[in-house]
Amino acid sequence: MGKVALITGVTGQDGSYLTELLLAKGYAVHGMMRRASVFTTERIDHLYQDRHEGDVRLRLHYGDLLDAISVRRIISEVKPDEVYNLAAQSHVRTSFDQPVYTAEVVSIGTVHLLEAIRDYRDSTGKEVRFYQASSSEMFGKVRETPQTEYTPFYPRSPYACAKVHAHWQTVNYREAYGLFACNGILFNHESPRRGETFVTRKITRAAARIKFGLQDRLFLGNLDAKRDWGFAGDYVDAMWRMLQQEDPDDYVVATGESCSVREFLDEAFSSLDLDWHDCVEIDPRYLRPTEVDVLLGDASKARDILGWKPTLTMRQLCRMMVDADLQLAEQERTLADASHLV
Ligand code: NAP
Ligand code: F7E
Repeated sequence: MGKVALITGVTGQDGSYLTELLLAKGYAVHGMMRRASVFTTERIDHLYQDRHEGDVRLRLHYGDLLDAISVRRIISEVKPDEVYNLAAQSHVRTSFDQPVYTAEVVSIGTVHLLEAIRDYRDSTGKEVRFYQASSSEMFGKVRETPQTEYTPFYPRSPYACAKVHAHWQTVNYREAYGLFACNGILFNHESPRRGETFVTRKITRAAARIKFGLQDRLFLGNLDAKRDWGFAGDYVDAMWRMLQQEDPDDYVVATGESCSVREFLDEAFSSLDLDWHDCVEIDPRYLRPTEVDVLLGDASKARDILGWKPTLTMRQLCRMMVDADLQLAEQERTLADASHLV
């Protein structure tokens, strides 16, 4: 029988790629999702559509990391071999507006899950492997470059502070209770499924819509920040590899190349023969009280032990996102034109 995985944050960018990967590997996949007043399964709907009759290997469960009882219930119903904790209030700028909520979901929510797994393991004797979505944001005001698993953390946002707490809780459950628990310290990873308020997607979507005459302005914040941007599809593979090792450990996952927001803008707009200087305006609302200026990861450990490496450069990733957003903008244009005809 194939393995059983539980993914929190299944409706998010990474949740959708990880679900695809695990289904392709023969897993039964269970996802925890929040109830909302609108559909939130857009990123995983195609995985339902692909299923065959009698072969339902993706199931969704209503729950919330803030609701410890729902978390426990899902763990005992699903009986997972592996749990991937991807759920989070993951937007750094928003975490300054909602610091308490962010801390509750990201740090306390992770402890709810770790406790549920520990109790389940202790009462059934079944080993459950745990993946925690740690973040390069924990390096913040960086103490050294490039950043490795040994670089000290210096978080610069409520989000990053909460991730540091969840990170050390994960280490502590490993050391105190012998849980098979790993932290993936993932640098920024993007895709056509990236949320539209993160800077890369905001740029590729705007460039495509400007090309089709659907908007004429793009409001951004700090263009000088530099990030190590990779492809989300590659990064979920690293998550899975961590849980297949003999021993649990923590790994940096990154491309080893860093580019500024300005360089990403150049790439996206020039690929459509547009000049971003004609459309971009700086809006102070998008600046952060404390910024992370430059991130650059060294993923040697993941390469050597997990056999992992990235497949796309920032430029290839940017083109992939622009192409996908062009298709969406074209559909939007067609709909707008059709509505003028009626
Ligand atoms: P994302 O697209 O924002 O997805 C976050 C997911 O968490 C969504 O499914 C969201 O559900 C769910 N969620 C939020 N609050 C929840 C709660 N209280 N209970 C249950 N589910 C909740 O994020 P992502 O980019 O896929 O990132 C996945 C994880 O990796 C996150 O933990 C993020 O912090 C971390 N991370 C991301 C990156 C990156 O560059 N992408 C890098 C390092 C670490 P809704 O659909 O209902 O909102
Ligand atoms: O910002 C600058 C902004 O919001 C990147 C999350 O997935 O990765 C992500 O966090 C940079 C920052 O990502 C705008 O100031 C300029 O310097 O796309 P972002 P992030 O903050 O790096 C890490 C690894 C995570 O763990 C997080 O969950 O771009 N920037 N202008 C802007 N950023 C946004 N969002 N919007 C702008 O208009």
